[in-house]
Amino acid sequence: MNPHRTPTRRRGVIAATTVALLALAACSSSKGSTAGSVPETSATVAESTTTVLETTTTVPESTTAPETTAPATTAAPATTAAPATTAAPPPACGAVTSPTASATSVTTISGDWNGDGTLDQATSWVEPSMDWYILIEVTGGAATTLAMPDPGIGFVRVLSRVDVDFSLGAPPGSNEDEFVAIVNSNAAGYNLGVFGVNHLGCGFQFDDGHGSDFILPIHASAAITSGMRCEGAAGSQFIVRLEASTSDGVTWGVMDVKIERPAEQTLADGVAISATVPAGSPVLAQYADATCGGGSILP
Ligand SMILES: [Ca+2]
Ligand SMILES: [Ca+2]
Repeated sequence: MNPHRTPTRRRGVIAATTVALLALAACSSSKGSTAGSVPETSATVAESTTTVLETTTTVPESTTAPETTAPATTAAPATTAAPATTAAPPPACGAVTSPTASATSVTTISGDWNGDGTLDQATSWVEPSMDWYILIEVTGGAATTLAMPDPGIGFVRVLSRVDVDFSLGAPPGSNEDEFVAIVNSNAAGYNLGVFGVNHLGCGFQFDDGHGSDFILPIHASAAITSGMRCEGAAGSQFIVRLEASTSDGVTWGVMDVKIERPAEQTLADGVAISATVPAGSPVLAQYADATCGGGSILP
């Protein structure tokens, strides 16, 4: 036997173990996010799929009642049951609730959350109980309701589609829209969360990779402001976090931070570019605003 093979195999085992650990790490980190329960629900998907098939079988029988025995034979839809399986995948993304008749502050935006070329929707609202929700719906797919934490002195409101990682060269169907929403507010201004739909088809709110939600503050005080803007260049689209501050009221230091997507449900600060701007410059306005498509997306 070649003595050199053993270490090679060990390396293979170690690599496999590392992959497994990374997969575990990815799972545990996603559990820290709002939509952390998503992966667990995938098991339910398979079960519900089976149920769907059984139910489908039952339908033809009741149709048989009208003596229309002929169609019953045509009811061989056992073959049609195949497409049914294809349609079944709308995975269970947790309990789905829609706005009740008593809901208020109902706001809906659209975007292509799963990148299939058909517009989807996201809706935010509050119930009389003062519980806030965001419903993420994929047309022809699954719906996900996220119960939002107390928004503080403000409110929860979906704002606009964005794209945190659009790439012109990406395979067809892989460019999915994301969206931003006001998730809470304080005396300094709004805090925006970023949302998307994962590979299972379930909606989620991006985390920061450290167990907290990824937040874009849109704040303004006398000497410090923060904002965000959508940016697109050379076949790519992403979002930029903005900061500005001054110590003398004459010159402002500004910083543009490109937001990266290091994992499916994680956003993080990337490359930062700093500059100085004189007080009174019109450029400073965007450092206290959220702008996409050239205009503010704030209410
Ligand atoms: Ca779509
Ligand atoms: Ca995207």
